Amino acid sequence: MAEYQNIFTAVQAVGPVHHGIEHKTESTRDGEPFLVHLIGRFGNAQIGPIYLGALGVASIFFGTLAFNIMGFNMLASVNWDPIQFVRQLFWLALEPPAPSHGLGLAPLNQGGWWQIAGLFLTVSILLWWMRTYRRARELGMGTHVAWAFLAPIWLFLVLGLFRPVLMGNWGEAVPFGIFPHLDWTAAFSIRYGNLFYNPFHMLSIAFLYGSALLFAMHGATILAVSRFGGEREIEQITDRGTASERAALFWRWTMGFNATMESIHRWAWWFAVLTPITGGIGILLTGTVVDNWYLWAVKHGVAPMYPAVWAPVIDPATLQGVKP
Ligand code: 07D
Repeated sequence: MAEYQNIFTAVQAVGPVHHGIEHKTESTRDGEPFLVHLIGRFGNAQIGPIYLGALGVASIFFGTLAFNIMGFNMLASVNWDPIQFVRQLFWLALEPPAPSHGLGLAPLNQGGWWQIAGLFLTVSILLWWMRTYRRARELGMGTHVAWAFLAPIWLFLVLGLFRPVLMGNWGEAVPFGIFPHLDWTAAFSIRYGNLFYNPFHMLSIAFLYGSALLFAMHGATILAVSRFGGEREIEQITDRGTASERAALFWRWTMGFNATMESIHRWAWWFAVLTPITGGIGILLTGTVVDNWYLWAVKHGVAPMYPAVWAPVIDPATLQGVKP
């Protein structure tokens, strides 16, 4: 007989579909719920109902506008040729205005569309944030998700708003586009002397990898004790002799310390949140306070100065043509 393997075998809860509990003050959920077996292999088999509400509709409206402005500008950049649009999609971009436009409004085809798309995308994201806050409150939940979501929004605003404003021009911001935004990160890193030497980039990576580690440890632990009902972790927090206690014992025996069923979620929340928070601090300091992270690292004893036999490192800011 095949052994029960819960990595591959998902439990399908099939029963009468339900609308969920009533909202505290309003209930405008849309759609008749239905079951999809395949979806049930990845998550809950029931689809819907969904709550849209005014904030949701407004957020999707502005998000769609931003998305279409980006798309049509890219289409225009290949002469409205749909074949080339698909073929070159990953390379196409909607670029921010040139630095010469400063912080003013640029003509539409010289970065103006980027400014409008950026504004609409920001409005859309902030409305979605309000929605996560309001829905949680309506369900009588804590607002942990909303505050966690604010962390990546902080990094998003640093990259596209706060730092460009501090630097004095929109040209500092990130372009919209798949490969163009990747090229931007590489150019940004090199321009400021290799981002690996930025201690906040280091911290952000540590929290990113730490988040992955914690998520893996937690997911694996719960699966490993699901034969004892481990997925009912919250009910088991305080009880003795539960799946939860066995899971905790595993870690205490293997590494001498264990998180609790409650504290592991706090660890995970903080690591995830600190990834973009420290990242945003690192980007905000780049070009505003520190102009070359490698030279900064040498000065503070983080990195060694390379021997003079190789070409000396020249701070790009000191080169001809760069404003002092
Ligand atoms: C990006 C912000 C949230 C975004 C939001 C927007 C929608 C809607 C669509 C409608 C994720 C959501 C919007 C859903 C969209 C439409 C159209 C959060 C974001 C709210 N790095 N690096 C980081 C590593 C290098 C560089 C962080 C690793 C090179 C720059 C992270 C490596 C260079 C920046 C990280 C590596 C370089 C970063 C991001 C290895 C050149 C940043 C954390 C192993 C390639 C960012 C301080 C995050 C940052 C950042 C990891 C290498 C450049 C930890 C593992 C040396 C310029 N890098 N990096 O949560 O914070 O992002 O830096 O090589 O700005 Mg890096």
